[in-house]
Amino acid sequence: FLSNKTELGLVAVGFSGGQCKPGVDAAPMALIESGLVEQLKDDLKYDVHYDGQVHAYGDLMPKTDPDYRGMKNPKAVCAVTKQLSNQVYEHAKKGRFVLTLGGDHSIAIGTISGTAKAMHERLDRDMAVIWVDAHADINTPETSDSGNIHGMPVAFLTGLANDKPDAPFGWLNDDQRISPKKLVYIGLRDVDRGEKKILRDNGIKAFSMHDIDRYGIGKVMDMALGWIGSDTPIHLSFDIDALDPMWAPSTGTAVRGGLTLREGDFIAECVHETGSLVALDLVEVNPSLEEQGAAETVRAGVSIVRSSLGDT
Ligand code: 6HN
Ligand code: MN
Ligand code: MN
Ligand code: MN
Repeated sequence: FLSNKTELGLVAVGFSGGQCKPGVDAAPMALIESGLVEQLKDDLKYDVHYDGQVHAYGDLMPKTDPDYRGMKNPKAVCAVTKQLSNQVYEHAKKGRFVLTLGGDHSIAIGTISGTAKAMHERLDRDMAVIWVDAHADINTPETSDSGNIHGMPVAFLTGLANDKPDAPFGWLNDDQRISPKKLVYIGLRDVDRGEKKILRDNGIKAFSMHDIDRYGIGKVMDMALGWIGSDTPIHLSFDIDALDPMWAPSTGTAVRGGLTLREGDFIAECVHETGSLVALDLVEVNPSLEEQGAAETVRAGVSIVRSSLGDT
């Protein structure tokens, strides 16, 4: 009921301005070169709509981009996510599943706002988001220690970091936002003090690695999907650093004690099985870090995408 299951829009985003380490912009090409598009077409039988480009948004880059409220590269991230939001929206409003290959996690401001708007229009429903990550990415500019916007996208998407209309991300409208009640985290293990307070104060559902150890991934997925409920479109935003560095070493903010690749794939399979998955982001693969592990990390990323799209 949510999307025409064989139609897929692919957006490749070579953007790294939400954090400070170069190389994460090379991930879409690495994933595509490993054969991902052919696999989607030939093995999984998707009709792939792809413009053949890795978007770097060079024409949108400002000449100067001073810090604003402590945020680094605010104008660049703002301009890129606004443009990306429209790209994703255009696919989603046609009923296509939208697969976005990042890029750092700041791009989720664009992807989720795009699908949220399309779901509001097409179904008159609030969309749910499952955020699989070692981190909560819900800092406000004021709680962030790093100033890196990839640690803030959820705060902007939920409206918890309210912004003035003329400020970065002032372009986000209500129909492009998500409710903190429809947000579920899985895999958390490195959450900042200010973020913990935000999660608590807003009653946000979160399954940490501790919960996964205690209940097992099967029970955690039952609880996560139960919280969202049926008949709700779901956007899955998958940060590769949710996986343990053993499986995905090439990423900018690796944290030990993470998910096995099998647990990551299981999460993706369970979300696929709901029939409600409308979009997937795969972000934070950085092939230039831990170069011996780059191929392994790309393979893990491909596996997560395939599992989300019905491969078993
Ligand atoms: N990511 N909480 C840290 C920060 O800088 O705000 C880390 C954020 C990591 C973001 O992995 O997408
Ligand atoms: Mn088609
Ligand atoms: Mn992360
Ligand atoms: Mn993240």
